[in-house]
Amino acid sequence: MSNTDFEQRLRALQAGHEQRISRPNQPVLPGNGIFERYENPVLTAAHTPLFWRYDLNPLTNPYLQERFGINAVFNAGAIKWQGKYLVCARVEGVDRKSFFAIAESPNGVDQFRFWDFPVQLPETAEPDTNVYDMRLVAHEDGWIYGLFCTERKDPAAPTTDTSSAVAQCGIVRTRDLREWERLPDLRTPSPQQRNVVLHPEFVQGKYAFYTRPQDGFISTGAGGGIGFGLSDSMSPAVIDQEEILDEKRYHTVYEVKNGQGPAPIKTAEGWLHLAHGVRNTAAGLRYVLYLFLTDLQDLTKIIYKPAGHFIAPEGPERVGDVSNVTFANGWILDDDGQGVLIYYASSDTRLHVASSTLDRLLDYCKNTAPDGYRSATSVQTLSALIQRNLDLGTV
Ligand code: M1P
Repeated sequence: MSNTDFEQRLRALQAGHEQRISRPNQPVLPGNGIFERYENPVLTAAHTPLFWRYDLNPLTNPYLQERFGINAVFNAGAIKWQGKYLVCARVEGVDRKSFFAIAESPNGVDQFRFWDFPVQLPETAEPDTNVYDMRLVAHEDGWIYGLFCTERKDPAAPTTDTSSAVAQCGIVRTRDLREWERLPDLRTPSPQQRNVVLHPEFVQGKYAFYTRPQDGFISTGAGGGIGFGLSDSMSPAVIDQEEILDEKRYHTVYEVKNGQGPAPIKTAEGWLHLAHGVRNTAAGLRYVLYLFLTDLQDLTKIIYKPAGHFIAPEGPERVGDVSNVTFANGWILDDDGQGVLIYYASSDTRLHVASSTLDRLLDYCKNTAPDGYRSATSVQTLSALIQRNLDLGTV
């Protein structure tokens, strides 16, 4: 390729990238009254900087080939930091390895730009094979913690089994989101852990965690449900007892497994939780998001839990590397104490935003009927709504 071809191709790539990153994002109206989706994903593999993917030197890369392929950008922790909306995304290379990278936006819905370097995540004495799904939590102790899944090959697996893995909760902390200190992995009574989240406040003077005990890497087995446990310290963080606060249950959207999303948001009426639920179908697992509210005093007591999903994969969101998945590990309550931006990923491929307000989410939690667990109870709920509307005389 001549120097002119190289330059022309580079300019075309740069123009396409800039156009993608600066594209305004509009809410899709009228929505369902609970939240608004947005027209475009906020981050995809194509949003990653060109200087991550290409060697830009014509002498060492005369064909201007991609030298480091990015496969997907999805499940992101989120935080408002120094006036900017930051997400800590799971970036997955074509080599299947995930890592974390921070992207910032002036408004939380578009113009997300990655910082120059991915997160330089320190390792423990037992190196991580793969890391993903960081939950960022500004804790009242003054640190920002990042809790994530660290995956390593199962040392007990027979040599013929090259897939079995062990998932545990890795922990880092930072003051500026640039320098990270690695702490020992969380220890719990469960053989594996994923979707562990730190509660932002001390509880009985201790650090409080939402956990997801599981027997296997994919299957939760006898474990499962969203657990809750306390630790005296973060270094090391050790939970001796896990109490299940939100169980998996037959014929619900969280029948097979579930997991806490980001850290809950404190409201006057309770702690607002976003979680994912998984059920099986003939086409494989289906991941949807749901909301619930826990008591301000008793954090293990659910006081409101609408039936079914809050967000489920829709349209193009349904297809990707792992199809039929919505997953969220980040949301931001804005400085006005009302606006809520929910960062959800679709099908392990891309990251989206949905917007709502605290008032609307609380209204949804309090006024949507809980699951009655039978078709007949759903018909009762629907019939009562129909009757109330007919009685209005305006239908
Ligand atoms: O592939 C869907 C999701 O699967 C896992 O979630 P869970 O532990 O609940 O099954 C995670 O690996 C998550 O990253 C992924 O999006």
